[in-house]
Amino acid sequence: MNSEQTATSDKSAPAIVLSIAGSDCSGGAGIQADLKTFAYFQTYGLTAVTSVVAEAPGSVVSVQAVSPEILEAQLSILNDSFQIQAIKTGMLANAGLCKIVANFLEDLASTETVAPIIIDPVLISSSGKALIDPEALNLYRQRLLPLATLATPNLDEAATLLDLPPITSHEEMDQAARKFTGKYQCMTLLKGGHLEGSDATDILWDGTSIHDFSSARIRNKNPHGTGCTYSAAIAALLAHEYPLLEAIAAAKEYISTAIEQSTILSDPSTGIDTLNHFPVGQNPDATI
Ligand code: PXL
Repeated sequence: MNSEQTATSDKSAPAIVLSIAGSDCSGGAGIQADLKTFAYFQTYGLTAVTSVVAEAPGSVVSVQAVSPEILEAQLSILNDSFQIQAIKTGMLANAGLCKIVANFLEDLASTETVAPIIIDPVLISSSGKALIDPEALNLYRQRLLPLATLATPNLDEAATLLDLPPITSHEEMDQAARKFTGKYQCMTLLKGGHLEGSDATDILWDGTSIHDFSSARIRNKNPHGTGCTYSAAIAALLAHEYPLLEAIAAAKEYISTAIEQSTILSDPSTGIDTLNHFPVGQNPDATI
């Protein structure tokens, strides 16, 4: 949308954030998680749906990607109609859809649009199911990640995208975050949630300095959708023009509280919690 248009010139209008991601019918991950998080942070959420996933926490039963044409049409009408202030990508499903997203982001980069782009390189579900096809990995490497303001890989995704063996320590995380930025020319928030230890620490390498974001590890909680929710919170806070370090710190606090307040709402035998996207005790008015 052209900046002369007035839709968001009203100061009381909420910031607008776009999620390009898959639908998780169980509501913990994907566009559903993103929209809840955008609402929590008082932003107006838009979605361009890439795929529909039939799943419940702990089991993905079926995935159907949308056609490239309908993804392109969603992106085009949203961009023509709204002044988007931040974008996040999640599950992109296959190489054809990655190409549409790369074309869209490249077009934006060639205009005066300066919306930050957060790429969460979703490769497999928390239950271990591949959420993209192998050809799509090359598109992440060659076209998508170099367009990101910030990439938010977890340890497995970073190791895959860097062709490294498993990352198993804080020192290896530090090196991997630097390598990721060197290779893909984007800032890197490497999420260390799967590492052993009493803290869950994520490492940001912004190209010049390294920053740690730690929270106490929440034991016996294993919710689905934490990665989607975390990157959506960062996108929402960047849309509110938070500086990057403050956006990540506030998003980390939010996701930690959402994990702490998660409960098992679906099949108890899975032992997998559902996130509380609207945690109490964290007043959004106080964070925005
Ligand atoms: O958590 C990764 C993820 C992202 N997006 C969608 C998903 C999942 C996990 O299952 O379904 C749509």
